[in-house]
Amino acid sequence: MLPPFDLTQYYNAATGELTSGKCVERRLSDLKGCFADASAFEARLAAENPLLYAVAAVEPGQGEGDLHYGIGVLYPGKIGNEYFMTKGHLHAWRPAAEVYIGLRGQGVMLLEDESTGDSRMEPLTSNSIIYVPGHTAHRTMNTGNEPLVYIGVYPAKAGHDYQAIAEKNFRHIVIEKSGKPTLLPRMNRSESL
Ligand code: PAN
Ligand code: ZN
Repeated sequence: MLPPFDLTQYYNAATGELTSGKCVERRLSDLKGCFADASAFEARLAAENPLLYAVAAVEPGQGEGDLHYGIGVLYPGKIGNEYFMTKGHLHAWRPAAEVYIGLRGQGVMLLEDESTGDSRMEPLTSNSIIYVPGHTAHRTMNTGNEPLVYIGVYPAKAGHDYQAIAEKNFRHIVIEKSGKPTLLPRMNRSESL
């Protein structure tokens, strides 16, 4: 059987919705500790627990040469001045790189080299392509007003390591400043509040 590379099985391009029942859904409560403005996080969570994103993972095979990919839909919104974001992770198999392809919406990716701590912010929009090298923590943010839809393609054996991010978070934050996504060291986060 051919692997399921027919995107329409998973993604409705007309609505931007994932059609698969096999989605992982992350709500605000799942991102405790990710946002810099803890009081804005708690206030929002006391009022509601919105869906931040959903990912359908497509895993055609587990062989050494196989690729997996995830189709992500990240919804628009902010906590304080910080955009709705994914949890972010390193790959469990650290050398695993990943290619992100933007399908729809406006966003950015935050990339952080695990050993040097060097960080950069890359735009993720429809038709943009971002290469995430191995050993690089990555997190996606929706900086627009509509769902951000993208595909990430990675080696089948990459795996996801969320622990390092849960313990230390990223060294930088991305906030809206003068209407634009702005990368700041986390220490300077008072500017964002
Ligand atoms: C993506 C991510 C997806 C959700 O498919 O898994 O954007 O982000 P988190 O996994 O950080 O919650 C990917 O990078 N896979 O490797
Ligand atoms: Zn990844």
